[in-house]
Amino acid sequence: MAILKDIYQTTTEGNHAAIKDLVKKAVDEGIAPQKIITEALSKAMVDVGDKFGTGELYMPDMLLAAKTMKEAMGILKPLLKEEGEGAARGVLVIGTVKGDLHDIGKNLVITMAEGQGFKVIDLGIDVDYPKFVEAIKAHNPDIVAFSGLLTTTLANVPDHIKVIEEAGLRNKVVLAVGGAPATRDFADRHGIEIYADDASTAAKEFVKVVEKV
Ligand code: B1M
Repeated sequence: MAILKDIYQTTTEGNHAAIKDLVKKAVDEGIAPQKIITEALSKAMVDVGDKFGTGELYMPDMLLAAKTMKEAMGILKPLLKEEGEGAARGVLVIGTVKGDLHDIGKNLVITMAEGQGFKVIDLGIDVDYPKFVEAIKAHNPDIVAFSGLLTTTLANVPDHIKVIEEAGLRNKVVLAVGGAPATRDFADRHGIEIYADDASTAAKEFVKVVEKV
């Protein structure tokens, strides 16, 4: 479909000023919001993420693409809500760890996860320990993700996990971690199932959890 191709192209180019009209046009043509997300927007974000990984694109390109996708999601999100919560592919709780105020990377992960059809509960920045427990109880997520940008505060992740364990909720969720100082080794040492070093990889890993592949 030509319009989906245009949306894909516009998103990879990060042309956030043009995206709303295209998405509205696609909706008017009767294309399902989920189809617009999976076949145009997230495909574009995954490709932009991959090109960022190979050095063909840079961080500003990724941020512009994310901004473009966010604009598009502003139109599509209310329509997805009309389809009901059952339309969600899975539920993700995410927050920046206690003591850490960085949120740009976390927000990119959210955009990518939403692009893959996840309902996302964003706990924000500097998330205090009990907040994750409260969110697990309230939203019954498939995945709980920690974003950490500072070496010092990434060290709070084990305490976040301890509090989740003490509440008897550890076995109910798959844990994920990411952010500049996080590594696969860090995740392994703390029994965290998913480690992702970028937003598109994170979203791909989240999909694997709910599709059980
Ligand atoms: Co800060 N900061 N900062 N900072 N800051 C860093 C992280 C730093 C590396 C800069 C440096 O010194 N070279 C350094 C940390 C050093 C360290 O600990 N190793 C640092 C420092 C020291 C600080 C302060 C302590 C500075 C000070 O006050 N003296 C202070 C700390 C405040 C606090 O948090 N308590 C501070 C403050 C700030 C600002 C508020 C000014 C601002 C944040 C604004 C905001 O987020 N709203 C800021 C910024 C912008 C940065 C840098 C320059 C850029 C971070 C960023 O947004 N990158 C950063 C330098 C750097 O990272 N090289 C730096 C773009 C973003 C898209 O990438 O966040 O890495 P990133 O996210 C990626 C992946 O990491 C991954 O996917 C994302 C997209 O691909 N990912 C996940 C992230 N979360 C994930 C979760 C997942 C999976 C993947 O879950 C599964």
